[in-house]
Amino acid sequence: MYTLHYAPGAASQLVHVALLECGAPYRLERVDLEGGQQHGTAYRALNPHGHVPTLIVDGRPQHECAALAMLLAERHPDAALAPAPGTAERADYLELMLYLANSVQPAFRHWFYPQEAGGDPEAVKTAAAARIESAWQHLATRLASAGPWLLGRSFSLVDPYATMLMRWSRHLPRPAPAFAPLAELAARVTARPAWRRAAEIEGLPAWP
Ligand SMILES: N[C@@H](CCC(=O)N[C@@H](CS)C(=O)NCC(=O)O)C(=O)O
Repeated sequence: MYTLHYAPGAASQLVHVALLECGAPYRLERVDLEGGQQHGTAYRALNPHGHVPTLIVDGRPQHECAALAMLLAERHPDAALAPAPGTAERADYLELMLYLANSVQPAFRHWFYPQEAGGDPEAVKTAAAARIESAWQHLATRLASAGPWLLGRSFSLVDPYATMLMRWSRHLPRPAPAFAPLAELAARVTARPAWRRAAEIEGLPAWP
């Protein structure tokens, strides 16, 4: 039994969706981000960064949404959320998971928490939005040449990860669904039972 410390629609959503895709047993603990619960002593003992998600795996708190989703894929191979090691698809999977984790998600962190970057918050947000938009262009080009999923013919974790981030762009100057291939991907991912169930449990409004 896993325990996911989450907040609705936050980076924990990817882990929530991955748990449901795997059919793994889990329980949820909601973290009140608006109330600052993530900075309290009890939660910091689980996650010293003061972020969601935290996933309790075999009694140990583990962090980082991309790593947690990849860990679940590894522990539940029957769910086929990641291509087999040694394949060309595996190379693309690793590239895209790390691209989303290292390049796209940190730009969102700057968009949502511009004060962390230092300097003028509006300038930080403008630069973050430009980086995010160029990521959408990159992913849309990939999808247009080899869809329907980001790895081509097979669904993988990359798809809900990109979709979670795309959802975060809904208040940006140019949201991801403005790019037709991304709108199609979002429609495909959000139609999956795991996404729908996670969104329902977390109480998220319909999107896109
Ligand atoms: N690198 C972390 C970042 C997680 C993160 O930024 N979580 C946000 C919510 S999306 C959070 O906990 N924000 C609360 C805060 O920073 O106070 C991960 O990927 O898990």
